[in-house]
Amino acid sequence: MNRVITYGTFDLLHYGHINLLRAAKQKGDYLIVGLSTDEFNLHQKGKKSYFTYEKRKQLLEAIRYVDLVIPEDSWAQKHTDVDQYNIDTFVIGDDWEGKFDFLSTESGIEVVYLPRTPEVSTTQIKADLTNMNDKDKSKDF
Ligand code: C2G
Repeated sequence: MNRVITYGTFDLLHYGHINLLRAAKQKGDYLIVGLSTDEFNLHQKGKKSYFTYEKRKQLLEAIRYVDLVIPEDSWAQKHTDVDQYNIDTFVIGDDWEGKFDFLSTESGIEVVYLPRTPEVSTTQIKADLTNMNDKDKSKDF
C-alpha cells in the first residue's frame, strides 16, 4: 500500500488542481491532502481564499482521487505528517521544484514534482472574472 501526500490551498477548485490530484493518486494507492487552513493562508501564505477551509475540504472530499483531507496549519508539519500517516511519496506541482527535497534526505520518502497545468490558476480566474464584471458595467444600456 503506497501512501501519497500532497498539500495546497485548492481555492476555486479547477481542472489544474484535478490534474494534480489525479497524477498524485497514480503514484500510489491512498492519497492524503494537507489542506491549508484559512489562518495558514492569511498569516503564512499571504493569501485570502474565496472559499473557507470547510467549503474547500467539502469539495476535495468529493473528488474520487482523494482519500483523506487533513489541515495544513504550519510549514513544519510535513515531517510529522509523513511519520504519522506512514507516507511513502510526497507529490506537489513543479512550481515548488526543489523546495521539499529535504523530505527525501531527512525522512527517506520519494519526492515528486509534477508539471503544473500551465494555462489555469485561481489568481487568473479571479482576474478574468473582475475584467468580465468591469466590461459588463461599462456597457451602455
Ligand atoms: N496546481 C497545478 N496546476 C495549476 C494550479 C495548481 O498543478 N494550474 C497544483 C499546485 O502546483 C499544487 C496544487 O495544485 O501542487 C495546489 O495548488 P495551490 O492551492 O496553489 O497550492 P499552493 O498555494 O502552492 O500550496 O505546503 C505546500 C503549500 O500548501 C502548497
